[in-house]
Amino acid sequence: MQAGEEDGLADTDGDFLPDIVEWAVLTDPLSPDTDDDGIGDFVEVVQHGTPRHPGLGTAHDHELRAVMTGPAPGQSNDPAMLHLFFRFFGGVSQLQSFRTWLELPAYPGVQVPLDVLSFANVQLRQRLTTNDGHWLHVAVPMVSEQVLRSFLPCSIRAEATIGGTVTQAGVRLLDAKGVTSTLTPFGDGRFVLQSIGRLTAVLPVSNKVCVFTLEAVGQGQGGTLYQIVAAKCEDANDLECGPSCRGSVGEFITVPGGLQNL
Ligand SMILES: [Ca+2]
Ligand SMILES: [Ca+2]
Repeated sequence: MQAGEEDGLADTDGDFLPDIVEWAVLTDPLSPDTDDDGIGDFVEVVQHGTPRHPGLGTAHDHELRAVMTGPAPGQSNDPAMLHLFFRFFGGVSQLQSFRTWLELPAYPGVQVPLDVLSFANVQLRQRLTTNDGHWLHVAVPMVSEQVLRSFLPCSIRAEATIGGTVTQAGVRLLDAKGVTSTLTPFGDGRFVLQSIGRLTAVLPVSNKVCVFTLEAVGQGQGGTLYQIVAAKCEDANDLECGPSCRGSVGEFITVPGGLQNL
């Protein structure tokens, strides 16, 4: 058994992103550099880059990314996990503070604090790299996916002060036709509604995923209302992209907190 397997954080390709996180953010859990452009998946994910599409080098920047995952394969009782990933330069003292909170569309403007360090079994992993800065992963087991479902739609936000600069990140959680899903940036301003908690080998696979182009059309009670103006099946991991993908053009989705800081 490899390190991390027993706690649901197995990292098969050793790129510092656990397999369950790679599923959620659509990177390849068997390749430390999914798009083979010389920039590792961890750096591209934390920098809000395009890990599936070759891009330019990233600045030596202080960054934060929040990701939500569901249970690992065959572990349906595992809790949903909030992952906070940090990348910074200049030593640990650069990370001056961070806080997380939950926003529910029914209570606009109210920030429900998530004091993550008070959760049981919070795990901290870190890696000091030669050229890519200090990497930190805070994994916070939250509630079961079933309990999480009762909060949907919701938005989990994180804010950190790193090197004197305030940076924000967030996760949007939605109920997409009965499946707890997170809105994952795909690159080029497009998004994928990625299921969490459905990591199972029995799903039919086509190595494609349904990628949406979204256009804001107004504000609703639950957040910003977007219309799906284009939908296209594209290659991504062992995922299924069915005929319903194209059929979703014209549908509307409400995104709590909008698409900012994803
Ligand atoms: Ca990995
Ligand atoms: Ca890359």
